[in-house]
Amino acid sequence: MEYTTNGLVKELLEGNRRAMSRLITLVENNSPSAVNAIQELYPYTGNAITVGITGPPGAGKSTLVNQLAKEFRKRDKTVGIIAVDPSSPFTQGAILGDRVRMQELIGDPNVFVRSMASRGAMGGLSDTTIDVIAVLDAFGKDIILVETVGVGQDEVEVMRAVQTVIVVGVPGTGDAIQALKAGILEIANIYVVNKADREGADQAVSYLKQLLSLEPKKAKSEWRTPVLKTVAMHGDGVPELTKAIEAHHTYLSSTGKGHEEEAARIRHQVLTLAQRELYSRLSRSEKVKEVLAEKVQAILRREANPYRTARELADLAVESESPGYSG
Ligand SMILES: Nc1nc2c(ncn2[C@@H]2O[C@H](COP(=O)(O)OP(=O)(O)O)[C@@H](O)[C@H]2O)c(=O)[nH]1
Ligand SMILES: [Mg+2]
Repeated sequence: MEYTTNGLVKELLEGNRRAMSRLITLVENNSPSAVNAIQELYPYTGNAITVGITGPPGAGKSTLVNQLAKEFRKRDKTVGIIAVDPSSPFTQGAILGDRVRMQELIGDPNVFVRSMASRGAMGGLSDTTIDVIAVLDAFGKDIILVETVGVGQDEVEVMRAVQTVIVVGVPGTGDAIQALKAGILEIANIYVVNKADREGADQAVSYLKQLLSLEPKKAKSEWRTPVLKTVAMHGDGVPELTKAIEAHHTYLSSTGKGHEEEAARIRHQVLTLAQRELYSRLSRSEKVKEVLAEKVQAILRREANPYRTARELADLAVESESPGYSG
């Protein structure tokens, strides 16, 4: 079947915001036409600077995103904001609150804000995020800010889709330890202690610096995660944070590290898509249905096992040599 996007991609490339918005909705709904659209606009992607902001609820991420957007607008950059909520629908309220706070920026046609909740759809949230980033990127957004609500595994996955990861914590709540445990500290390119108007901000900063210095020794040329203080509410420290984002971008492009990391992201994306494609082909194949019907009975009788059977099915799909397989 052919799925057409009725010229949406063309309109988007001409700068039509409504077309962009509708394309994002198609992506969110896992519409088959979205896949076509992404392929059509893919040649126009790869220009945006993508920044992720993660950290516990209430740390001030949305406030910070809002301020960052303003700061980038001062520099004449256009901005796209994606607020990702993996734990929805329980936190719909939080997203609504964000929307109200970000409303301030919505009057500016060069800032586009979109909240995105998980729908338990096949692709998963990080895949949807990748596609929404592609849409904003092709539209021509200079900076794309991706905010997640929490610090779980889903958030870490979403953060893998961006170039620069900012982890936000607040003084005196053990955020740093939580981030360390969740494996999120190691993906931070910039760490922010927000609510620096509160007591204990300096201690939090030096504690974090200590934690970060425990990382394996880095070569001089490698990026060292800076720890910055902000009062997002008042915009304090936001110009410095913006500079740190720009410095990380410069580091990525001047060292070739950016290309290397993008290649790794693409590799992972292609393998994920291929895995899904294989699953879909296998489950549709008449031959597989036949073989599987018999095999399942054999497995029930414990005359076969799921592992060996899965490998045999994979061989049916891919008739190439399987190096490293011992049989
Ligand atoms: N005292 C203080 N409060 C802040 C600061 N930044 C944000 N807040 C407040 O913290 C609350 C949570 O902020 P929000 O941006 O929604 O946090 P998020 O859940 O991480 O997105 C809001 O009431 C903000 O006004 C700050 O620097 N200092
Ligand atoms: Mg928020």
